[in-house]
Amino acid sequence: MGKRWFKHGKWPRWMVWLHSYTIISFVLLMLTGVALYAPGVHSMLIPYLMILYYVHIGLGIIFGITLLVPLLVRLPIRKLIRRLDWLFPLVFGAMVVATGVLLWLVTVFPTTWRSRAFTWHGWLSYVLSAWLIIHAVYKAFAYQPNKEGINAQVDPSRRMFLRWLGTGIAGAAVLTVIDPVGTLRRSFASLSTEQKNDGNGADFGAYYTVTNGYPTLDLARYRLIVNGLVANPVTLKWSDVMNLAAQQEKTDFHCVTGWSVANVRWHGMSMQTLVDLVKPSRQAKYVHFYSFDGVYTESLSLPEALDPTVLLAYRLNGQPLRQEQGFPLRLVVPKMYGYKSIKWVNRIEFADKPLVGYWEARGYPNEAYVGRGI
Ligand SMILES: Nc1nc2c(c(=O)[nH]1)N[C@H]1C(S)=C(S)[C@@H](COP(=O)(O)O)O[C@H]1N2
Ligand SMILES: [Mo]
Repeated sequence: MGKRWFKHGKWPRWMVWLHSYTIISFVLLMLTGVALYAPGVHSMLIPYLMILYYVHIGLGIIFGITLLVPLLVRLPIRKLIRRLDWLFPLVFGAMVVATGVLLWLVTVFPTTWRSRAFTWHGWLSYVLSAWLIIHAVYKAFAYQPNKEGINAQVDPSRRMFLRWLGTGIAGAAVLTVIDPVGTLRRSFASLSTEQKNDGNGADFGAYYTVTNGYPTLDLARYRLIVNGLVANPVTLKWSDVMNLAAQQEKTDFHCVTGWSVANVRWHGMSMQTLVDLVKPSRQAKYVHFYSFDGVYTESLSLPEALDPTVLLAYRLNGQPLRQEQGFPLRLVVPKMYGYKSIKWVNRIEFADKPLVGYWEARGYPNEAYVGRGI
């Protein structure tokens, strides 16, 4: 095929439009991306998060398709372009899209890859936006770079595009699967003595709170109230909680905003233990959970709550929960997104109707199984 695949002549008008479209969509991707994960912006945009999430994914898919355009259409030959002007967006664009796909398809890839993809997706996007700004500036000033090496002017060729796209995808795979940068960082950290892990081990993406700060509570004053449609309502002191049968659960943790943590070891009591204690009546179909932050609530159907992986946890990776992690007691629903895992739990109520939880009232679905989309 070779060169015959390309046409002689001018850039077609639609290529110019595509260029403008790509710039606008990239800016929108950056804005929605920052809104989705940056906690400050995130919390201001709560009612729109779902829309932003879908807009971001939709624009990202289209952005990925536009990267393939040079492979799929006839580009004009003798219309020389600077090599860097194609190489940079194609290689970095492919890396951003590839890491984005890892984040989008929550259940398809291992969580360790996904948590690295989360970091790289951000950093690579910053690099690409920095380049776009530089690119725009030198275009605006018609700056002519020297025409050698990476700055050389080239005729578009399909094989060249393929190589650059492949480089980007391979680069993303190396960063997320082999993790050379993380390995390097860890080996440096183990060299310096100050860099001590705080013992908890789980590198969570963020510690969320919807109130101003993390609520504190003295264990001596802690009470867990379990009531509602039950034969035997109880108020448990902390020592009572500790005396109930406990179990371990090792699971991956996924937040809908994209970050994940692999292999978190939770320790606590199952809901079955609590059910045996309070004996819900026949009318009880739902379990409501309340946080002593005074704002956050959650609700599960009774069968969901009785899934053996659901825990009321008080230890994480062998350590007591830290204050920000929900000390002293939090719910863990491994099969569902993180927002179901309410922290600082101090009241559990059995009821005949569901309760619209904190995030559900703001648009998140009540049933939040990981991988079924939000
Ligand atoms: N009380 C309370 N529980 C909460 C939240 C919160 O803001 N307040 N955030 C939820 C969300 S969205 C997630 S992803 C997880 C995060 O757990 P972490 O803060 O321990 O990382 O906690 C969940 N439980
Ligand atoms: Mo979350």
